[in-house]
Amino acid sequence: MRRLTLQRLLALTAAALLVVTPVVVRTQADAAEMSEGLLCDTDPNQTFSLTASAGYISTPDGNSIYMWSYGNSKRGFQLPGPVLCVESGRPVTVILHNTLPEATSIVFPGQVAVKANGNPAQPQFDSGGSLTSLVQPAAATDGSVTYTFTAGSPGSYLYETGTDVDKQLQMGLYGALVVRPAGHPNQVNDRADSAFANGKEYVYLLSEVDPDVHLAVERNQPVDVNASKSRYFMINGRSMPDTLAPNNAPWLPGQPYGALVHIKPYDSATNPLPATIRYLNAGSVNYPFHPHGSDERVVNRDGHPLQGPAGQDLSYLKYDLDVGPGQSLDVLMDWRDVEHWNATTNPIPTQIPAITDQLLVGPDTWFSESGYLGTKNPVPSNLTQNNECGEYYHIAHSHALEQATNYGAAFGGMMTVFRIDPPAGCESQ
Ligand SMILES: [Cu+2]
Repeated sequence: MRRLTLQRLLALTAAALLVVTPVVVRTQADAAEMSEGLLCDTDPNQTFSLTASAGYISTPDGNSIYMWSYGNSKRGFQLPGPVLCVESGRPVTVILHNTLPEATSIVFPGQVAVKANGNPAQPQFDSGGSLTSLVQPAAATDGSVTYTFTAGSPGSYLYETGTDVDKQLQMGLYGALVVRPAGHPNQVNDRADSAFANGKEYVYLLSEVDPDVHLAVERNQPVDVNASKSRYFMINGRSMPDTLAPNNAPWLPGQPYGALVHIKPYDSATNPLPATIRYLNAGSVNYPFHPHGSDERVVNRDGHPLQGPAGQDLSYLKYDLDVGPGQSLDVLMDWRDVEHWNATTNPIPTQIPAITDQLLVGPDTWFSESGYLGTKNPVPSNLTQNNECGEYYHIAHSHALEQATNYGAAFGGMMTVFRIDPPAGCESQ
């Protein structure tokens, strides 16, 4: 068993249960329509049916990659698996159907007393005593298994394969589980100071792909995961610039989740609450995620609030968020107009950068040609300006720069932008 698998086994067994009381279920009737932010799969009985199946994803450089993934049984293949949103302290049921050519399973790291078909979930061994799965699997081709547990401490968790983990994780068998505090769906955890703005909630499920492994599996050839070298790095199953496309973009049918953060500046009267971003690492290496322009406040780690024994606030501001394999970090972030630059009352005492410094690809720019939030100036006629109303864009990306590429081509990969609109918003929004 490789280190990765051991690490995940430890994460699975070391989790602790928090005592919680059931209250109400958050309704998210509009979720399916949202083009930005977190799309939850919810159910009044917290019962979900997932099907492990094969499909294809596309990458920004035109590649098409064979993947395995969990999909909602009614909707079919998607990468990553559906974001399952549940309430802390209430029972959860996940029925796994398997259409893959080999056995697979789901482990729920951080949840305790998980049962598989009514029996305690536990590692499986072959007759020779070798580990075959971290939990009871669904048999190849048409097997199924039902997992049940009580949703634990509020926060973000992975759910992922517990069978042939090195290969099946690489193939895409992972998703996010969001456990909400009972009665407080707009808080990260049970603390009032973890509240976030309604609708300003984002999941960043980080992962990596070695296309050679996927080609070998597609061709039914042997796989050497020890020789694996990842070439694509993803947020929610997409690489930059696809990360900026809306949720359910029709040209990315198997990759429904976008990763654009879209907020307005902090204002104590009109916009007092931060956004939340839930970082999860389904890969095998650290992803040092690094948003430009603003620190983020880490309030939860691995589904537990950062607080002392007497409830002291131990959250902290961080610029670079190191998310280790199997880990999760829940952060709060806002954007503050600290300098209050204004063309009339508080002009910027520096030069606006040349527009060529602000080009992303070819003749396109998002730069407003102004340093003032909410001001948009003309650009040279040979350029297409995508800025709508003088909004700002901050790049956010993995600072392991190899992970900010698409098969070595910079920039791309594990990268997105945070968009900050002026306080009054944009007319088109
Ligand atoms: Cu950077």
